[in-house]
Amino acid sequence: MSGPFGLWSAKPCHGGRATTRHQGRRARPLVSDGEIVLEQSAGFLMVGPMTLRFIHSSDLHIGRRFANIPQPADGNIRGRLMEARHTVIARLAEAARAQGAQHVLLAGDTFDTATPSATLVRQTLAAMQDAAGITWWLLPGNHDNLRDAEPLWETLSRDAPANLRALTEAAPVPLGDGASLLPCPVAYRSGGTDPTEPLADMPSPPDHMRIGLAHGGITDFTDSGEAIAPDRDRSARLDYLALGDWHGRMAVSERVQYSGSPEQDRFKHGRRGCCLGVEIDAPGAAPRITEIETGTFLWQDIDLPLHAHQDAGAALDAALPAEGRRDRLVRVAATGWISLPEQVALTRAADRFGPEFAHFDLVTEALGTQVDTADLEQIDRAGALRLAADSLHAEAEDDALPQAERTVARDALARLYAYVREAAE
Ligand SMILES: [Mn+2]
Repeated sequence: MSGPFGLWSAKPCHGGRATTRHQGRRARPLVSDGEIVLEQSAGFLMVGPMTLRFIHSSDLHIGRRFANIPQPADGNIRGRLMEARHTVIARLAEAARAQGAQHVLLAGDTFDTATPSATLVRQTLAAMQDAAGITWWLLPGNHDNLRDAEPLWETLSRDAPANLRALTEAAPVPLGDGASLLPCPVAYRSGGTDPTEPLADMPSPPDHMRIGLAHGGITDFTDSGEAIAPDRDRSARLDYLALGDWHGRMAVSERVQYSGSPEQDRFKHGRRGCCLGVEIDAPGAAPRITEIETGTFLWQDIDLPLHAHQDAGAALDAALPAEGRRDRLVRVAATGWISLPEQVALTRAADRFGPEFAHFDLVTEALGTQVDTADLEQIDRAGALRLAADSLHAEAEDDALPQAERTVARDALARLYAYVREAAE
């Protein structure tokens, strides 16, 4: 058999299993799982002729507006975050080409709302149409479920380009020659039921690989309402279950996987979004999964533990990533205790470095201020300012006051100190 990478043969070995060997070129074994021997040569991954390859992604949330991210008057961070959700379509197509995959499976929440604007839908379809040679399989998820987003799915069924398939029915469809795609569209927004239940009885030809596609949470045995049975791959004889809903990357088991969102949208998961390149050699064979980074933005939580007698500005600088700041959203949580002068230094460092980031938030709720008399002397030795400073200091230290009031007093004292120091400089 002749393939794009050379000459191939596939013959049954003693156990009746297929062994695929590359002939005629020096090659080294890459993976041997007892069933299929793969070899690598000249940088190409050699796989058998039956191998199914696809990209698994979910939760693109195209159209998300990010109203919770403050936008400076001279900035455009919300627009950039929105745009990145569109850009990821081309990244997924790129990943598919790199993997030699013809299919991109999207496991729900492609759109952020049930009623995306006509422009948004047209531009999404056009971008998917641009990906020549790739078929997009779209599953209704939670945000774009069949009931709430009925007009959207009608539009997709009617106007979609030839390389896009809207999976609006829980019925098997052929995925290439040797596999069946078994979709579980979300009918309406609800919790408590397992959307993958129909998979157990969904038929497929006996020699086909069975690929499930669903959207929802895996049962965690609490009353969270998450309901997908974690062993659904076994009860429904699946070769792979491609899941959406969870926005971080998570492997539930060898065959049950969340790809996570290809472009992250919150501080939670601590890494850039990725998609999964999935290869399965034959029915029953273990899937080989490659994580392919697709995200532009990194949402990053950073801890900044501080102590007195420390250069707080330098500590902040050292805690921040040195490179790629424009594509990072960072939330710095300062903890510990620092003096009034260091509080000023910290604020100044934040003002200096913050604008270099896509978004910058310095959280000081858990940071205490150590006030000593010498600092208060610098505000004023006597008079109105000193009286104000003493009274703020007393409030900040007063155990009888609610914490919120003490924090306000502490911040006001730090600000008063900063104003006075600035005026003196
Ligand atoms: Mn989602």
